[in-house]
Amino acid sequence: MNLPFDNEEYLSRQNRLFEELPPSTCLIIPTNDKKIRSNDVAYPFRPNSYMLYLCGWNGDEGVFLASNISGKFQSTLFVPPRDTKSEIWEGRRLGPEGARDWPVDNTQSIEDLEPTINQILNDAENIFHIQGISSKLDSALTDSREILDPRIIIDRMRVTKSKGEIKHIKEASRIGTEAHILAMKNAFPGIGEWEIQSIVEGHFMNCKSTWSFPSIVGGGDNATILHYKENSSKINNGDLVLVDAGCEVNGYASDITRTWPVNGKFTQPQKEIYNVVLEAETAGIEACQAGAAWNSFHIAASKVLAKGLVDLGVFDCSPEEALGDQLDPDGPIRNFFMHGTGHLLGLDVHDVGGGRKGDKNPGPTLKSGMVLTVEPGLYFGSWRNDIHVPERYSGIGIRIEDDILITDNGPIVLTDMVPKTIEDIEELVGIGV
Ligand SMILES: [Mn+2]
Repeated sequence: MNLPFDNEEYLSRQNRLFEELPPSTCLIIPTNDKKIRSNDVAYPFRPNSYMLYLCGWNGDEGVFLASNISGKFQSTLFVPPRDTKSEIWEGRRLGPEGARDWPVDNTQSIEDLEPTINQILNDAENIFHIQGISSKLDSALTDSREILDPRIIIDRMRVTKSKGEIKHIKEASRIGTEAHILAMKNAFPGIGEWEIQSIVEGHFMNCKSTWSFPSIVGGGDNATILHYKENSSKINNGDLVLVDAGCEVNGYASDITRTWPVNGKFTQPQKEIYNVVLEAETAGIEACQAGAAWNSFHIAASKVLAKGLVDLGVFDCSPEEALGDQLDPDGPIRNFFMHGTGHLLGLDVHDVGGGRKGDKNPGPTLKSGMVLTVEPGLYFGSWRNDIHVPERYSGIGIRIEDDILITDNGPIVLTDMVPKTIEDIEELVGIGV
């Protein structure tokens, strides 16, 4: 088993975390629970991102435990023990002996976990544990002390990516790029959303990868549903399709969106909205400069969208009025652009580290080594009865999304090989049919 990083990288991540934890601490990081899909059939397992980050354990059971009650931090990885009967059905296990190469001080059977934790908790003053990942562990930790959350520290560490992490994200971007190009090439009027999904995800699988989130393939009005998931309609001649799909390499995600006409030719109204979104995306990417405030790319993109819609006559007001709050756009523009302009990207497709609505942490100042998405969109759902949708653009939903690496020399677009100008798209769509 080859881990995606050498042991030094894992150990340096652990040490950075340990340095910020107080004396007399017990730190517990579980991996995700297996989830039942049907009777005794489980959903495909995805290891927990914190586990992957700290020690790379990708088995479907495992707990990383570290404690400094003796002064220096000692780490132990608890894994399922060898068991021929289980292995015959579920696959071979490393067991604690086979897991010794992992970047930890000790390995032990997961059957020893509870007594070990109870013993350490007798001596340790502080418990750091991520709750909500493993319900089994949550209910086993019945200690009356307050359980502290190590994510405050780890999330901050995960915001900027190492060279090795960037390599994996680049590989995910490369595979994602190929998948989107394949879909464009092989589309035709009347194609099913699911057929495009199968082209995209088939390529992921072909590259020994998997989706990083369920693929969104929305034709026509379906493109105006931000997290559309049915992928079950045929896409009519003359309609656009929005494909928002990305894959995972060693746990690291890509996340790409393109919107294009299934017949290879944009209509005039589609072109008008498309070019506004493209211009907004370009402005958003340009704003991804090291040292800039987190919301600067959102503001840059929103400004272009507001001005574009005023110019097209969608709003009968000034661009400033369409935008509303200049720092947190809340004007009428939000009728047609309801989401943020992007998010951090990493082990989680919507990566930790702040910046999303509802996050405890504000978005971080942009810094070299961060990877984020820029993805403005405009959505004119013909089904909307809460707002006036201009007839000319009714049924159009467009989003364009790229993955951006911030460097001290400006933004690098990791997914810029996926065509996005009208000219390039029209040249490519349907070419393979
Ligand atoms: Mn995204």
